Amino acid sequence: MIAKVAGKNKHCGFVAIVGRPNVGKSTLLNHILGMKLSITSRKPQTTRHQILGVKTVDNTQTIYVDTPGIHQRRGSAINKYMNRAATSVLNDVDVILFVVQANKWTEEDQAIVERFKKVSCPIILVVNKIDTLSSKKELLPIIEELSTYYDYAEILPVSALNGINVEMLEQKVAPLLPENEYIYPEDQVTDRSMRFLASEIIREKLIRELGQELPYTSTVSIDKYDDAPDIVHIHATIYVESEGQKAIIIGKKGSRLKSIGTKSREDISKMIETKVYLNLWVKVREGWSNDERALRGLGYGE
Ligand SMILES: Nc1nc2c(ncn2[C@@H]2O[C@H](COP(=O)(O)OP(=O)(O)OP(=O)(O)O)[C@@H](O)[C@H]2O)c(=O)[nH]1
Ligand SMILES: [Mg+2]
Repeated sequence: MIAKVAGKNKHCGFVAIVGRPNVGKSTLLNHILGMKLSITSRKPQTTRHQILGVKTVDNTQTIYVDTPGIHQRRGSAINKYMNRAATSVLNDVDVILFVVQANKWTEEDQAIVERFKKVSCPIILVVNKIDTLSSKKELLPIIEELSTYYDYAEILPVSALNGINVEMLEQKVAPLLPENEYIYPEDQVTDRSMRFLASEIIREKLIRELGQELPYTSTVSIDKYDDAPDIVHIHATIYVESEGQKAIIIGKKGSRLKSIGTKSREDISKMIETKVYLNLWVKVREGWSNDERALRGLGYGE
C-alpha cells in the first residue's frame, strides 16, 4: 500500500453564490478570480445565467457558481428562468455562499433563508458592502440578528468591492470541499465560451447606459463570431420588445448605440487580447421575454 502524503491530496468542489438581486454576488466572484468574468451593475437582475468561475490553487480547485438574484418579481418566463437558474444549484453544491447586504435585510432575503431548510450542505453567510457602514460598531448587532435566522457554518463580513476579508472567505471555503480529482484543467477559468462572454459584455453596457426598466426587456444574441488570428469579427443583435425601446437604445442620430458599441468593443478586446470589429444591430421581437420558445432560441435554455 502506498502511504498518502498528508495535505497533498487534491480537493475539488462546487460553491454556489446565491442571494437576492444587487447584493454583490458577481462582484464577489470577480474579486475572487482577480478578473472581470461576470457582469455587474447598479441595477438589480443583472446576472441572468449560471456562470462558473474556476480557481485552482494549492491542491484545491474551487468551482464557484454565480447565479441570478433570487427575486419575487413574478410573471414573465424570463423571471422564472432566472429564479430556476439560481435555486436549482442549492442541492447540487458542496458549499453555499449566501450573500446579503450589511445595511439592508429584506423579505427577499428572508424568503431565501426559508429555502435553506431543505439544504444539507454548509452555508456561509457573507455580509457584503461593509464599506458602506458608517462605523464598525454597526456590524455586531447586524451579525447577531442575522445569526438567529439560520445555523450558518460561518458568518463573514466582507467588502466584495474593496476585497476586505475576501481571501479569508476563500480560506473558510477550502476545507469544506471534498477530496476529489480536478474537474477542469488547472488554467481554465470558466465553462463559458468567448462568444457568450462577449454577449454578456454588450448586455452590461446596455444595462449601464439605459434607464431603470429597459434592461429587463432587452437581450443580446451573437450572430457571428469569426476568430481570425489578429482580429475577431463579431456581429451581434440587441433584441427589444417595441419600436419605442429600439429608438431609445439607438439614441439621437445613433449616439447611444455607438457608445454601447464602443464600450463593448473595448472590453471584449481587453478580455480576448485581440483587436475586435463589432457590428451591432437592434431588432424588435415582441414578447420575447415571456415566450419560452423565443427564450430558448436566445440562449435561455435549461
Ligand atoms: N459599496 C459597495 N458596493 C458594492 C459591493 N459589492 C458590490 N457592490 C455594488 O453593488 C452593485 C451590484 O453588484 P453586482 O455584483 O452586480 O450584484 P449581484 O448580486 O451580482 O446582482 P444581480 O446579478 O442583479 O443579482 C454594483 O453597483 C456593485 O459595484 C461592496 O462591497 N461595496
Ligand atoms: Mg450578478
